[in-house]
Amino acid sequence: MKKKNKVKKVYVGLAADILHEGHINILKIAKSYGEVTVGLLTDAAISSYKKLPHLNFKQREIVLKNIKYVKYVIPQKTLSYVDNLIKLKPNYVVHGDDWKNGIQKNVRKDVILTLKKWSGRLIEPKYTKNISSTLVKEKILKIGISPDTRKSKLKRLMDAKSLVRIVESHNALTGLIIENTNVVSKKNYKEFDGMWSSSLTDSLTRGKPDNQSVDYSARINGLNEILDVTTKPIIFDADNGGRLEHVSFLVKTLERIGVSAIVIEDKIGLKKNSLFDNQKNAKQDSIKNFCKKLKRANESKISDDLLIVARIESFILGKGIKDALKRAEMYSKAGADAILIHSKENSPKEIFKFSKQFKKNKYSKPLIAVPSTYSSVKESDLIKNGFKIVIYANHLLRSAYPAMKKNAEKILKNERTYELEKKISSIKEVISLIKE
Ligand code: SPV
Ligand code: MG
Repeated sequence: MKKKNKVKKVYVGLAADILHEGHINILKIAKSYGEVTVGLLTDAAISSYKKLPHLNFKQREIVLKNIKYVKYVIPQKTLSYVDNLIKLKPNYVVHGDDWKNGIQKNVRKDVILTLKKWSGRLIEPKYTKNISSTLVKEKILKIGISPDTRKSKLKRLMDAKSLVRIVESHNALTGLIIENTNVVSKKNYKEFDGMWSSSLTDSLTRGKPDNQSVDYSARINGLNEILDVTTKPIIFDADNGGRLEHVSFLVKTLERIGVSAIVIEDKIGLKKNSLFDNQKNAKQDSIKNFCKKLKRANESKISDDLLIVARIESFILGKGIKDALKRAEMYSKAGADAILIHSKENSPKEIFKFSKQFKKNKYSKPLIAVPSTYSSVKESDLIKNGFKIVIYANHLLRSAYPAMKKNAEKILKNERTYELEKKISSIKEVISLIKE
């Protein structure tokens, strides 16, 4: 009896965020070789080498499952194909020939080596010209983002990444820097995941102290200008949230404009920046009162995508770890979605001690670190010690200020600007910085 030809297995790895004719072309070719399994890259796998996709895994899976060339969809949890290939042992892998260079070069090499083990083959159709998800995404970026989509991004990033990297933005220009800056190496891709709307830098840019002299309305006006030109999520520094009776309106306003997290600190009285050495007149709220505030904030939000973050100031006020841990548990019970444990020590020792203990608590929540004074801490150490978000809280402002001051002095000294010209942005650069 003639042996029946076994259907060949074909594997296609895809991010499939924004589908275009290039993807369909690949899938059609793949189908011509046999039964197609798509290894759909998870959010975590995608964010290891490029921006988080617009659509989440479930949404992308539904689309792919309904494409006629696709038989199965399975998750591909890493940028590397190796694990899925070993499980599936496909006869073919199909991928556009655009991955021979760049960050996916080594991924391709591993695919070829792995397929060799069972004489599988890599098929590389010619890359479809003039279309790519990145191009489509650039166009979408120009249109902007809805507040709800922006708001939901922080939670998705927290699920997808081992550490979410946030940096302070105090105006639209810094927002654009954060939106567009990335560093690509052979091994990985890095960018900022979102923005910190800081009470300190919002105050300083307005020439006022960080003591709530700049009210929420002024800060939200400024924030709106950032929102106009960016798509990344915002964590808003709400100081102590104001009076209990007003918390609800603040939460509603911030949620409406698409803020992803509101950080409320447990201090009362005239606000003083936590990094001042002298905290003599600074007072911490009672656990009972602060829990009421957290509850009120939580009841005021519409969506679970908005996180209410409790910021604990025990270490700032010299109260010690016992107080910090007790507060963390109570705040968590009262509905805090995450805990920011602040410190002004020059080492992360106390916050690491805190995280080690709090991790064991059944009310444990994701932790946020603000390494302003213990700036030598590495992101990898924060991850190891159980932190989920890092906030670089004031560094763009602190970069701009000395540069501006030094050059202002230079103009006075030289009675002209010639000495500066080579060291500052050229006129050409600044006038073309923002496209019309
Ligand atoms: C801010 O950036 O305004 C903060 C962080 O609240 S800190 O300055 O450390 O208090
Ligand atoms: Mg602040």
